[in-house]
Amino acid sequence: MFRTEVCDLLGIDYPIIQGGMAWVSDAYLAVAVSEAGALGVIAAGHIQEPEELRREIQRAKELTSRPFGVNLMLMNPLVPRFVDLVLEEGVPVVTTGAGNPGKFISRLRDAGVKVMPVVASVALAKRVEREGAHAVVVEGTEAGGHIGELTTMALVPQVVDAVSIPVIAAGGIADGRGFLAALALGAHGVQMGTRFVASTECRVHENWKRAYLRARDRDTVVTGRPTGHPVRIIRNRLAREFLKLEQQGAPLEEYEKLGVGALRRAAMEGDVKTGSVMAGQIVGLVREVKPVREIVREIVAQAKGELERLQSLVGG
Ligand code: TUI
Repeated sequence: MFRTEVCDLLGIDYPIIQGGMAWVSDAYLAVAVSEAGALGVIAAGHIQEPEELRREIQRAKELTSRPFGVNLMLMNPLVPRFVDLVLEEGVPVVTTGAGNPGKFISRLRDAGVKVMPVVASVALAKRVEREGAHAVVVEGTEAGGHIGELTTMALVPQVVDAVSIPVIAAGGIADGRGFLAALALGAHGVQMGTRFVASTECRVHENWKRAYLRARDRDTVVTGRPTGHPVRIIRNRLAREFLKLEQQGAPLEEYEKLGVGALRRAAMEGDVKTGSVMAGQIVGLVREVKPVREIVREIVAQAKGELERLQSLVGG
Protein backbone atom coordinates (compact mmCIF):
# COMPACT_ATOMS: atom_id res chain seq x y z
CA MET A 1 0.00 0.00 0.00
CA PHE A 2 1.26 3.47 -0.99
CA ARG A 3 4.27 1.97 -2.75
CA THR A 4 6.06 4.74 -4.65
CA GLU A 5 9.33 4.99 -6.52
CA VAL A 6 10.99 5.89 -3.21
CA CYS A 7 10.22 2.33 -2.00
CA ASP A 8 11.99 0.86 -5.03
CA LEU A 9 14.88 3.31 -4.75
CA LEU A 10 15.52 2.45 -1.10
CA GLY A 11 14.29 -1.15 -0.94
CA ILE A 12 11.58 -0.44 1.67
CA ASP A 13 7.86 -1.28 1.98
CA TYR A 14 6.45 2.14 2.94
CA PRO A 15 7.77 5.51 1.68
CA ILE A 16 8.41 6.73 5.21
CA ILE A 17 11.86 7.91 6.36
CA GLN A 18 12.91 8.55 9.95
CA GLY A 19 14.65 11.88 10.47
CA GLY A 20 18.29 11.65 11.53
CA MET A 21 18.21 13.56 14.82
CA ALA A 22 21.46 14.35 16.65
CA TRP A 23 21.65 12.74 20.14
CA VAL A 24 18.35 10.95 19.44
CA SER A 25 18.52 8.70 16.37
CA ASP A 26 20.77 5.82 17.35
CA ALA A 27 21.06 2.36 15.83
CA TYR A 28 18.23 1.01 17.99
CA LEU A 29 15.69 3.53 16.72
CA ALA A 30 16.91 3.17 13.14
CA VAL A 31 16.68 -0.63 13.29
CA ALA A 32 13.15 -0.49 14.72
CA VAL A 33 12.03 1.80 11.89
CA SER A 34 13.70 -0.29 9.19
CA GLU A 35 12.25 -3.49 10.65
CA ALA A 36 8.80 -1.87 10.44
CA GLY A 37 9.22 -1.53 6.66
CA ALA A 38 10.22 2.16 6.61
CA LEU A 39 13.76 3.62 6.50
CA GLY A 40 15.61 4.07 9.78
CA VAL A 41 18.40 6.65 9.91
CA ILE A 42 21.32 6.89 12.35
CA ALA A 43 22.31 10.48 13.18
CA ALA A 44 25.96 11.52 13.06
CA GLY A 45 25.37 15.20 13.90
CA HIS A 46 26.50 14.95 17.52
CA ILE A 47 29.29 12.42 17.05
CA GLN A 48 32.80 13.68 17.83
CA GLU A 49 34.71 10.45 17.45
CA PRO A 50 34.45 8.58 14.10
CA GLU A 51 34.70 5.15 15.71
CA GLU A 52 31.49 5.89 17.60
CA LEU A 53 29.65 6.22 14.29
CA ARG A 54 31.25 2.98 13.11
CA ARG A 55 29.96 1.20 16.21
CA GLU A 56 26.42 2.47 15.60
CA ILE A 57 26.54 1.38 11.96
CA GLN A 58 27.89 -2.05 12.88
CA ARG A 59 25.22 -2.46 15.55
CA ALA A 60 22.51 -1.68 12.98
CA LYS A 61 24.01 -4.16 10.53
CA GLU A 62 23.99 -6.84 13.23
CA LEU A 63 20.37 -6.17 14.20
CA THR A 64 18.74 -5.88 10.78
CA SER A 65 19.27 -7.07 7.26
CA ARG A 66 17.01 -4.30 5.97
CA PRO A 67 18.30 -1.04 4.48
CA PHE A 68 19.01 1.87 6.80
CA GLY A 69 20.66 5.26 6.43
CA VAL A 70 23.12 7.62 8.09
CA ASN A 71 22.42 11.34 8.40
CA LEU A 72 25.37 13.69 7.96
CA MET A 73 24.76 17.04 9.64
CA LEU A 74 27.02 19.19 7.51
CA MET A 75 28.04 21.63 10.25
CA ASN A 76 29.93 18.78 11.92
CA PRO A 77 33.61 19.22 10.92
CA LEU A 78 34.11 15.43 10.88
CA VAL A 79 31.79 14.95 7.88
CA PRO A 80 34.63 14.14 5.42
CA ARG A 81 35.80 11.39 7.77
CA PHE A 82 32.20 10.16 8.20
CA VAL A 83 31.88 9.88 4.42
CA ASP A 84 34.91 7.54 4.30
CA LEU A 85 33.42 5.52 7.12
CA VAL A 86 29.99 5.22 5.50
CA LEU A 87 31.71 3.92 2.35
CA GLU A 88 33.89 1.48 4.31
CA GLU A 89 30.86 0.09 6.13
CA GLY A 90 28.68 -0.16 3.03
CA VAL A 91 25.83 1.98 4.37
CA PRO A 92 23.12 1.94 1.68
CA VAL A 93 21.58 5.41 2.17
CA VAL A 94 22.85 8.83 3.26
CA THR A 95 20.75 11.87 4.11
CA THR A 96 22.37 15.25 4.78
CA GLY A 97 21.18 18.37 6.58
CA ALA A 98 22.05 21.92 7.60
CA GLY A 99 24.08 22.78 4.52
CA ASN A 100 25.03 22.04 0.94
CA PRO A 101 26.38 18.48 0.50
CA GLY A 102 27.73 19.31 -2.99
CA LYS A 103 31.19 17.87 -2.88
CA PHE A 104 30.18 14.62 -1.15
CA ILE A 105 27.34 13.59 -3.47
CA SER A 106 29.34 12.17 -6.40
CA ARG A 107 31.70 10.19 -4.17
CA LEU A 108 28.83 8.55 -2.35
CA ARG A 109 26.83 8.03 -5.50
CA ASP A 110 29.76 6.49 -7.39
CA ALA A 111 30.11 3.95 -4.58
CA GLY A 112 26.44 2.97 -4.90
CA VAL A 113 25.12 4.89 -1.90
CA LYS A 114 21.68 6.45 -2.35
CA VAL A 115 21.97 10.15 -1.48
CA MET A 116 19.02 12.22 -0.25
CA PRO A 117 19.94 15.74 0.90
CA VAL A 118 17.51 17.60 3.13
CA VAL A 119 16.85 21.04 1.63
CA ALA A 120 14.71 24.04 2.54
CA SER A 121 14.61 25.82 -0.83
CA VAL A 122 13.96 25.26 -4.53
CA ALA A 123 17.44 26.54 -5.37
CA LEU A 124 19.25 23.94 -3.27
CA ALA A 125 16.90 21.18 -4.48
CA LYS A 126 17.80 21.97 -8.10
CA ARG A 127 21.45 22.17 -7.25
CA VAL A 128 21.66 18.79 -5.51
CA GLU A 129 19.69 17.22 -8.36
CA ARG A 130 22.33 18.53 -10.79
CA GLU A 131 25.05 17.16 -8.54
CA GLY A 132 23.56 13.67 -8.64
CA ALA A 133 21.25 13.32 -5.63
CA HIS A 134 18.83 10.37 -6.00
CA ALA A 135 15.98 12.10 -4.17
CA VAL A 136 15.49 15.21 -2.10
CA VAL A 137 13.95 15.63 1.34
CA VAL A 138 12.09 18.93 1.36
CA GLU A 139 11.74 20.23 4.88
CA GLY A 140 9.29 22.93 5.87
CA THR A 141 9.67 25.33 8.77
CA GLU A 142 7.17 23.28 10.80
CA ALA A 143 9.99 20.82 11.48
CA GLY A 144 11.95 20.58 14.69
CA GLY A 145 15.61 21.52 15.07
CA HIS A 146 17.42 23.60 12.48
CA ILE A 147 14.89 24.93 9.97
CA GLY A 148 14.37 26.99 6.85
CA GLU A 149 11.73 29.67 6.33
CA LEU A 150 9.10 28.20 4.02
CA THR A 151 6.24 25.98 5.08
CA THR A 152 5.93 22.39 3.89
CA MET A 153 2.64 23.29 2.17
CA ALA A 154 4.26 26.08 0.16
CA LEU A 155 7.66 24.53 -0.50
CA VAL A 156 6.89 20.92 -1.47
CA PRO A 157 4.83 21.60 -4.62
CA GLN A 158 7.34 24.23 -5.76
CA VAL A 159 10.18 21.72 -5.49
CA VAL A 160 8.05 19.00 -7.12
CA ASP A 161 7.63 21.32 -10.13
CA ALA A 162 11.34 22.21 -10.21
CA VAL A 163 13.06 18.80 -10.09
CA SER A 164 12.67 15.38 -11.72
CA ILE A 165 13.99 13.27 -8.82
CA PRO A 166 11.55 12.00 -6.18
CA VAL A 167 10.60 14.45 -3.43
CA ILE A 168 10.15 13.42 0.19
CA ALA A 169 8.18 15.89 2.32
CA ALA A 170 9.23 16.70 5.89
CA GLY A 171 8.07 19.10 8.58
CA GLY A 172 4.65 18.98 10.20
CA ILE A 173 3.88 15.36 9.37
CA ALA A 174 3.04 12.90 12.13
CA ASP A 175 0.02 10.86 11.04
CA GLY A 176 -1.84 9.39 8.09
CA ARG A 177 -3.47 12.69 7.21
CA GLY A 178 -0.13 14.44 6.88
CA PHE A 179 1.28 11.51 4.93
CA LEU A 180 -1.63 11.57 2.48
CA ALA A 181 -1.48 15.36 2.20
CA ALA A 182 2.23 15.15 1.31
CA LEU A 183 1.43 12.66 -1.46
CA ALA A 184 -1.31 15.02 -2.66
CA LEU A 185 1.30 17.80 -2.92
CA GLY A 186 3.27 15.59 -5.29
CA ALA A 187 5.74 14.10 -2.80
CA HIS A 188 6.70 10.45 -3.15
CA GLY A 189 7.20 9.92 0.55
CA VAL A 190 7.59 11.57 3.93
CA GLN A 191 10.26 12.02 6.55
CA MET A 192 9.19 12.24 10.19
CA GLY A 193 11.26 13.05 13.26
CA THR A 194 9.04 14.10 16.14
CA ARG A 195 6.59 11.20 15.76
CA PHE A 196 9.39 8.61 15.93
CA VAL A 197 10.96 10.21 19.01
CA ALA A 198 7.77 9.40 20.90
CA SER A 199 8.27 5.67 20.33
CA THR A 200 9.04 2.85 22.73
CA GLU A 201 12.29 2.08 20.92
CA CYS A 202 13.69 5.61 21.01
CA ARG A 203 16.29 5.85 23.78
CA VAL A 204 16.09 9.59 24.36
CA HIS A 205 15.58 10.49 28.04
CA GLU A 206 12.03 9.78 29.32
CA ASN A 207 11.67 13.45 30.36
CA TRP A 208 12.01 14.43 26.68
CA LYS A 209 9.18 12.08 25.71
CA ARG A 210 7.05 13.40 28.58
CA ALA A 211 7.71 16.98 27.39
CA TYR A 212 6.38 15.95 23.98
CA LEU A 213 3.22 14.47 25.46
CA ARG A 214 2.59 17.66 27.46
CA ALA A 215 3.17 19.98 24.52
CA ARG A 216 0.26 21.66 22.75
CA ASP A 217 0.03 23.41 19.38
CA ARG A 218 1.81 26.65 20.36
CA ASP A 219 4.46 25.12 22.58
CA THR A 220 7.35 25.24 20.10
CA VAL A 221 9.35 28.40 19.42
CA VAL A 222 12.15 29.32 17.04
CA THR A 223 15.35 30.35 18.77
CA GLY A 224 18.63 31.70 17.43
CA ARG A 225 17.28 33.52 14.35
CA PRO A 226 19.94 36.27 14.50
CA THR A 227 22.69 33.63 14.28
CA GLY A 228 21.50 32.49 10.85
CA HIS A 229 20.78 29.05 12.32
CA PRO A 230 17.21 29.15 13.58
CA VAL A 231 16.26 26.14 15.70
CA ARG A 232 12.75 25.06 16.70
CA ILE A 233 12.52 23.80 20.28
CA ILE A 234 9.91 23.28 22.97
CA ARG A 235 9.17 26.45 24.91
CA ASN A 236 11.09 26.25 28.19
CA ARG A 237 13.55 28.26 30.29
CA LEU A 238 16.25 27.93 27.65
CA ALA A 239 13.87 29.18 24.96
CA ARG A 240 13.01 32.22 27.10
CA GLU A 241 16.72 32.96 27.61
CA PHE A 242 17.28 32.80 23.84
CA LEU A 243 14.36 35.11 23.15
CA LYS A 244 15.65 37.54 25.79
CA LEU A 245 19.00 37.70 23.96
CA GLU A 246 17.12 38.55 20.79
CA GLN A 247 15.20 41.39 22.47
CA GLN A 248 18.46 42.74 23.88
CA GLY A 249 20.21 42.52 20.51
CA ALA A 250 22.95 40.52 22.23
CA PRO A 251 26.19 39.63 20.41
CA LEU A 252 26.24 36.26 18.64
CA GLU A 253 28.75 34.78 21.11
CA GLU A 254 26.02 34.93 23.75
CA TYR A 255 23.83 32.57 21.68
CA GLU A 256 26.78 30.24 21.21
CA LYS A 257 27.41 30.19 24.97
CA LEU A 258 23.76 29.48 25.77
CA GLY A 259 23.44 26.79 23.10
CA VAL A 260 26.55 24.77 23.75
CA GLY A 261 25.73 21.36 25.23
CA ALA A 262 22.02 22.16 25.46
CA LEU A 263 20.83 19.35 23.15
CA ARG A 264 22.91 16.75 24.94
CA ARG A 265 21.65 18.00 28.30
CA ALA A 266 18.04 17.45 27.27
CA ALA A 267 18.47 14.19 25.35
CA MET A 268 20.88 12.41 27.70
CA GLU A 269 20.33 13.99 31.13
CA GLY A 270 16.64 14.71 30.75
CA ASP A 271 17.09 18.39 31.61
CA VAL A 272 14.07 19.62 29.70
CA LYS A 273 14.11 23.01 31.45
CA THR A 274 17.52 24.37 30.46
CA GLY A 275 18.17 21.85 27.67
CA SER A 276 17.24 22.11 24.00
CA VAL A 277 14.19 19.91 23.39
CA MET A 278 13.93 20.10 19.62
CA ALA A 279 10.44 19.33 18.30
CA GLY A 280 8.30 20.01 15.28
CA GLN A 281 5.08 22.03 15.36
CA ILE A 282 3.16 18.76 15.07
CA VAL A 283 4.26 17.79 18.59
CA GLY A 284 0.80 18.77 19.85
CA LEU A 285 -0.58 15.85 17.84
CA VAL A 286 1.64 13.33 19.62
CA ARG A 287 -0.48 11.92 22.43
CA GLU A 288 1.08 8.55 23.06
CA VAL A 289 4.44 6.78 23.10
CA LYS A 290 4.07 3.55 21.16
CA PRO A 291 6.12 0.95 19.31
CA VAL A 292 7.51 2.06 15.96
CA ARG A 293 5.75 -0.79 14.19
CA GLU A 294 2.37 0.50 15.42
CA ILE A 295 3.22 4.07 14.44
CA VAL A 296 4.00 3.00 10.88
CA ARG A 297 0.99 0.70 10.62
CA GLU A 298 -1.40 3.36 11.93
CA ILE A 299 -0.11 6.01 9.54
CA VAL A 300 -0.63 3.78 6.53
CA ALA A 301 -4.06 2.62 7.72
CA GLN A 302 -5.20 6.17 8.49
CA ALA A 303 -3.98 7.42 5.11
CA LYS A 304 -5.96 4.67 3.40
CA GLY A 305 -9.10 5.57 5.38
CA GLU A 306 -8.73 9.26 4.60
CA LEU A 307 -8.13 8.53 0.93
CA GLU A 308 -11.32 6.46 0.78
CA ARG A 309 -13.23 9.31 2.43
CA LEU A 310 -11.90 11.72 -0.19
CA GLN A 311 -12.68 9.29 -3.00
CA SER A 312 -16.29 9.15 -1.80
CA LEU A 313 -16.41 12.94 -2.17
CA VAL A 314 -15.70 12.71 -5.88
CA GLY A 315 -17.39 9.36 -6.57
CA GLY A 316 -20.75 10.01 -4.90
O1 TUI B 1 19.45 19.72 9.72
C1 TUI B 1 18.29 19.72 10.04
N1 TUI B 1 17.89 19.79 11.32
C2 TUI B 1 18.74 19.90 12.39
S1 TUI B 1 20.42 19.90 12.36
C3 TUI B 1 20.50 20.09 13.99
S2 TUI B 1 22.00 20.24 14.87
C4 TUI B 1 22.08 21.93 15.04
N2 TUI B 1 21.99 22.42 16.26
C5 TUI B 1 22.08 23.74 16.45
C6 TUI B 1 22.22 24.62 15.42
C7 TUI B 1 22.27 24.14 14.16
C8 TUI B 1 22.19 22.77 13.94
C9 TUI B 1 19.25 20.13 14.51
N3 TUI B 1 18.29 20.01 13.60
N4 TUI B 1 17.32 19.64 9.11
C10 TUI B 1 17.64 19.66 7.73
C11 TUI B 1 17.70 21.06 7.26
N5 TUI B 1 18.62 21.52 6.48
N6 TUI B 1 16.86 22.03 7.60
C12 TUI B 1 17.25 23.16 6.95
C13 TUI B 1 18.37 22.80 6.23
C14 TUI B 1 19.15 23.61 5.36
C15 TUI B 1 19.23 24.98 5.54
C16 TUI B 1 20.01 25.74 4.68
C17 TUI B 1 19.88 23.00 4.36
C18 TUI B 1 20.66 23.75 3.54
C19 TUI B 1 20.72 25.10 3.67
O2 TUI B 1 21.42 25.82 2.79
C20 TUI B 1 22.73 26.14 3.08
C21 TUI B 1 23.47 26.42 1.83
O3 TUI B 1 24.71 26.43 1.94
O4 TUI B 1 22.84 26.60 0.79
